[in-house]
Formats: sequence, C-alpha cells, structure tokens
Amino acid sequence: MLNQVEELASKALDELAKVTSVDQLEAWRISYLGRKGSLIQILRSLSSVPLEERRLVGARANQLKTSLEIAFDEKKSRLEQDLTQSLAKETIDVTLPGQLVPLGRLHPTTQIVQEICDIFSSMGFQIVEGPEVEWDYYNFEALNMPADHPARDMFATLWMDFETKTGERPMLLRTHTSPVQIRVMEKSAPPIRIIAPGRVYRYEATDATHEWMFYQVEGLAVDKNISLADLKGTLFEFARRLFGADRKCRFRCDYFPFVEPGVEVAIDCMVCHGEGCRLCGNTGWIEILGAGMVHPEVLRRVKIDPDVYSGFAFGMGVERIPILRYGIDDIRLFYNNDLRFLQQF
Ligand code: 2NL
Repeated sequence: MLNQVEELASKALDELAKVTSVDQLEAWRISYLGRKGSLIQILRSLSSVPLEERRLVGARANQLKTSLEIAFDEKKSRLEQDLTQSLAKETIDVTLPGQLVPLGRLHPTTQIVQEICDIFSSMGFQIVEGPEVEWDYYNFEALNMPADHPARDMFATLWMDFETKTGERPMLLRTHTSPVQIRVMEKSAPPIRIIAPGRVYRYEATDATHEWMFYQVEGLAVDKNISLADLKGTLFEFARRLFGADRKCRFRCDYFPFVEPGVEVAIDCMVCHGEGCRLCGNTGWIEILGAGMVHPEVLRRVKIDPDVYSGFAFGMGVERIPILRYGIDDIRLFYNNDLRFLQQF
C-alpha cells in the first residue's frame, strides 16, 4: 500500500512537470487532487488495511496531498506569469515613434510629360497613346519615308526579329510617337487636335547626351484653314507657359520629311536672356522643338483631302526640358534608377 502511494507521488510530479497550459493543469488537479482523484481513492481504501499500516500510509498520503497542493499552486502561478510575459511581448507601445512609410514620387520625366500635356489639354488637345512596337508602315511609310528614303538615316532604328515569309522585317520599336497620330488620322475625321506622349527608341550608343530610350511628345492639329500662323501662335503660347511668360520665340526653316514647310523652334536663353552663356552655347537661343505643316502626301495616305484640310504638327524630346531647367549634365541619370538622383525632383 505504501508503495502505491510512492508510485502515485512520482507519477503525479512527473506529469505536473509536463503541464504547459492552464487547461492541462486543471485536468491534472482533477485527476490527482479532485474528489474522485487517485489520492482520495487511496485514502478511502484505507479502511480495509490493518491499523498499523493504515497509520503509516495515511500519514504519507496526507503529506503527499499537501505537497501536491503546494506544487499545484506553484505551477499555477508560474503559468500565469508566463502568460502575462508573452502577452507583454506582443503589446505595442503606442508612445514609440512610428516607422516612416517611404513615400514615392513621380519620375522627373513623368512630371514634365504631365506639365506639357496639361498645357495642351487646356488648349483643347486630346491626349492619346499607342503601341511602342510598331510596323514600318506607321513609323516610316505613312510619314512620307518609303524604304530607301535617305531621311530614314535620321532615325537609327531598332528592328524586331519578326520576319515575314518573303524575308522582310517590318516590325520595329517606334523612333517617334508620330505613328500614334497616323493611327488617329486613319480612324477619325477632322477636326483633330491631339498630343501623343510616350517612349521612343533609337539604335544609339549611350553617352552623356544620348540614350537608346527616351520620351517624346508630339502634337497634331488638322482642320480646315489651319495655317502656319496657328502653329506659331500655339507653340509660342506653349513655350511661354512652360519656360516663363517673358520668353521670346524664334522660328527658323528646318527639314523633316513629313512636313512642308518645316521649322525649328527656339526660345531665348532663360539664363542670359540672349546675351550668350554656357547653357545656350553662346548663341543666346535654345532649340526646344521641331514642327511644320503636315505634308500633303501624309494627309492623302490617311484619306484626308489636302485640298480641303491642312494641319500643323510638332515634336519634342522630353528629357531636354529638365536637363535645361535643372542643369543636368548626363541624360543617362534619368533611367539608371539611382534614388540619389531621382529624389531631388
Ligand atoms: C523633333 C521634330 C517633328 C512632327 C514631328 C509629325 C507627325 C505627323 C505628321 C507630320 Cl503624324 N509631322 N510630327 C513634325 C515635325 C517635327 O519632330 O525634333 N522631334 C523630337
């Protein structure tokens, strides 16, 4: 009988050591110290045991009861302590300074594209976008540059691998956004006033002034009685809104195969006001875009009658504007994703 008590003692303490939760502890208490627990059963069965042994076992059993109760209380308070500690670990200290959420911003090119588009939107131009992978037809043919036309040399082209059955490779990365405007003229009738911003590509070795990908904004207005005066008025207004209300504009002859006549537009240098300085290369003038009256052949191809309608068009490189405005000396800074550069804008 005494052995039974000792076995119970070691079993109870072993199991108590394994208890890890309040629920387990309660189950343990019921099984050993409960009203139908093992210890009570031993005490109850004492009546059938001889007197001498009964005393001995009874004393030991009562002793065990007390020590199990003490062990239970200790375990209970330890479990409760653990619980509060683990809760404390998960608690957020609301008085600590918060973690900064890194805020993004628009890329300097995007900012300028939006500025340009806002100006032309306010003059009634619609903004349109189109594919960056184009057909030879939209990029060259429709713009009055058939195969073998020497003007194609102005646009070092990145050709796609795609080859037709007859061995031609008519797919390319657009070298300007004009094809977007050809697509619009094909599908809609005048009056047309559109702005086509987007990425363009050239087969170019990169250096401080050349990238193989850059942004362009082109514009087009086609209607009855559109004249060179409309072109001048529109672009003069644009230049003054973008570069300052006291800007002067200079229009000079230039050549682009898709316009006739073609012009180059320059503003007076905003640093030296025409005196000549480093920014304007001592000329006093800064070229900002090319433009002209849409070539009648271009209109004819998209089935717009050049005897009834006329139009002006223009195109400009976007990066040139922040380069001038902020004095950036390397175009490659724009697209190599260096945050030290991008965060300045
Ligand atoms: C430049 C000059 C230019 C155009 C683009 C154009 C588009 C159509 C028809 C006729 Cl659909 N012309 N675009 C005209 C003149 C100049 O761009 O220096 N761009 C960076």
